[in-house]
Amino acid sequence: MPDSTHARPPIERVAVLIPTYNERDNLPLIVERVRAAVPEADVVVLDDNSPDGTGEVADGLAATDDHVKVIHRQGKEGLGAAYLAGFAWALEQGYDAVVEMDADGSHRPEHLPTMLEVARDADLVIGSRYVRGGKIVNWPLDRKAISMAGNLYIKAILGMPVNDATAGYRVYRAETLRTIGLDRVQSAGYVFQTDLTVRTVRAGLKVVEVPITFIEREIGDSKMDGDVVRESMARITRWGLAHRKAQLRGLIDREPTWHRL
Ligand SMILES: Nc1nc2c(ncn2[C@@H]2O[C@H](COP(=O)(O)OP(=O)(O)OP(=O)(O)O)[C@@H](O)[C@H]2O)c(=O)[nH]1
Ligand SMILES: [Mg+2]
Repeated sequence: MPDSTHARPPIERVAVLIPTYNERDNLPLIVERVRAAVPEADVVVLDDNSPDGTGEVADGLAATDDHVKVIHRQGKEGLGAAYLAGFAWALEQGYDAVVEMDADGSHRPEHLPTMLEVARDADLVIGSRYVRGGKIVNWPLDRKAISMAGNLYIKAILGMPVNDATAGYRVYRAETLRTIGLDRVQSAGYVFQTDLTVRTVRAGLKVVEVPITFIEREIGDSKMDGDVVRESMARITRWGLAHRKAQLRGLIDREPTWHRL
C-alpha cells in the first residue's frame, strides 16, 4: 500500500468527470472552459438521463470533439453513484488521475492547472473554500454558515485534518481510488465526498488543500435537498461516534502487557 512519502508516477492522462442532472444550459460553457484550461485532458459527462435533454447536449459536444465523452446512466441515482460509475470507467480506461467538477461553473476550470501541478506530489488534491486564500462568491450568509458548521463538525467529530471535507472539486490519483476500496462505498448523495475524504486520510495518503474561489451557480437549479442533508448528518454522526468509541476503547484498554516485556 502506498504511504504519504512514496514516489508518485507522473500524471499524463487526466479525465475530468462532470456529473449532470438538468444542466443543459451550463454544460457547453463548462466544457469549453475545461477544454481551454487543460487541453490535454478528456472531459467525461456523467448524465443521469436528465429530463431537460442534457444528455443530448453532451452527445452533441462529444460528436465534434474527441476529448469529450459521455456516460449515460438510467436515472437519477445521486452524485456519489454517478461518480462511482465514472471512477470505474476511468480506471478501466487507464487514466492516471480523475478530476471531480460540478457542471454549474462553481468550480472554476481555471484552477485546474494548479491543482494538477500540486497532484504531482499528492494523492488527493481538494479545491478548498476553507483554507487561507479560499473564497465563496454569492452565497447567502445562512448557506455559508451551514457549510462551515458542517465542516467544523466533521473535523471535530472525526478528528480529521481536512478543512473542506465536503468539497466537490478534487483531483484523485488513480492509485488512490484503487487503494481506498470503492466497492465498499455506500454513500449515494453528496456525503460521498466526505466519505472518500475519510477513507483517503485513513489509508495514510497525502491530502493537500488548494485554495479556490467558489462561485455560486448563475444558471439552472440546485439539486441540494433535504435528503442530501439528512444522509450527510446521519452518516457523519455514525462514523464520528464509531471513531470516538474506538478511541475510548483504546483509553480503557486494560490488556496486561507484562507478558510482552
Ligand atoms: N449525474 C448526477 N449528477 C448530479 C446529481 N445530483 C447533482 N448532480 C450534479 O452535481 C453537481 C452539483 O450539484 P448542484 O445542484 O450544483 O449542488 P450544489 O452546488 O450543492 O447546489 P447549488 O449551490 O445550488 O449549485 C452538478 O453538476 C449537478 O448537475 C445526480 O443525482 N446525478
Ligand atoms: Mg452547484
